[in-house]
Amino acid sequence: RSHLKPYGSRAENHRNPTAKLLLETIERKQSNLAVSVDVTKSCDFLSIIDAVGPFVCLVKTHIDILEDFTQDVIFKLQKLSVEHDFVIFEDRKFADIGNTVALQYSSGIYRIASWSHITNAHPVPGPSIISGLASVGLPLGRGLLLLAEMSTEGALTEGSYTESAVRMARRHREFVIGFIAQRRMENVGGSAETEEDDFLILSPGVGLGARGDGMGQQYRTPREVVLESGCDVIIVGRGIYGKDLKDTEKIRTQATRYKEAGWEAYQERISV
Ligand code: S5P
Repeated sequence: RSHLKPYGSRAENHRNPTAKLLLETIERKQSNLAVSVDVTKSCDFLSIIDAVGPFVCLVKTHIDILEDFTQDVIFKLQKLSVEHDFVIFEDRKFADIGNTVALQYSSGIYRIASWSHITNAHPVPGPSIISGLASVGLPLGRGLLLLAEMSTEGALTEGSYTESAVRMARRHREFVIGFIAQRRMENVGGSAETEEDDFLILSPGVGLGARGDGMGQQYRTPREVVLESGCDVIIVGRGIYGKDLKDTEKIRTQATRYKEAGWEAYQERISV
C-alpha cells in the first residue's frame, strides 16, 4: 500500500507537479506538518508564518479573513514560501458552478490561482467544479484537493457522498491530487487500490490538547491521524498559535512539538 512507502518515493506516482512538490518538500524537511494560519491581521499572519516556516511542509491560508489585506501580503507570503521552503494552500472551499468557481479562483481581489499551489473544493456541485477550476489551475501547474470528509461533529460528508467524491477524483487525476479527509480513501468508492490511486490525504482537526473547540470542531492526535488512519499531512491551527499571537517563541515550540509528533507517527507507520 502506497502510504506505507516513504513520502519521497511516492513522488513518482504523481504526474501533477504540485503533488510531487509537496511530497518532495515533506521528505526534504522531514515534516508532515501543515499550519493553518487563521488570523485577521496581516502582521500576525506574516509573523506566525515566519516563525513556523522552518518546521512545516505547507502553510494553509484563509486569505479572506485578513481585514487589512493588500497585494503586499501575497508578495511577502511568496517570499517566505521560498525562503522557508513550504507549499501554499489557500483553503477556499469552492462550492459553485464551473464558470463561477473559475472566476473566483482566477479573479477578484485575491487572484488565488496566481499564488496558491493548492486549493480545495466541495464536490457537491459534481464534476463540473473540477473542470471549472482545472481550466484555470492546470495551465499553472496547480493542484486541487476535494473535501471528501469534514472534521466537524455531524458533518454530512459520509457514506455515498464520500464515495462519489472519490470516484470524481479518480476521473480527474491530472488535477485532483488528493483529499481533505479523516482517513485514507483507497478502499472507498469501489475501486481496487493501484499505485495510481496514491491520493494525498491532508487532515485537519488535529490537536495534542483539547478534543474539541466548543464550536463543532473535533480533534485527534497526530498519532491517531497519521499512524492509525493513514493520513499524510496533519493540519494544525490553534493548537500551534493558541491565543497569544505575538508569542513567537511559544509558537515555535508548539510547531516543533507537532512536527516531531507527526514525523514519529509516520516513521512508525512505514516501519511496520
Ligand atoms: O473538515 C475540515 C476541513 C478544513 S479545511 N475541518 C477543518 O477544520 N478545516 C480547516 O482546518 C478549518 O477551516 C481551519 O482553518 C483548520 C482547523 O483549524 P484548528 O484551529 O481547529 O486546528
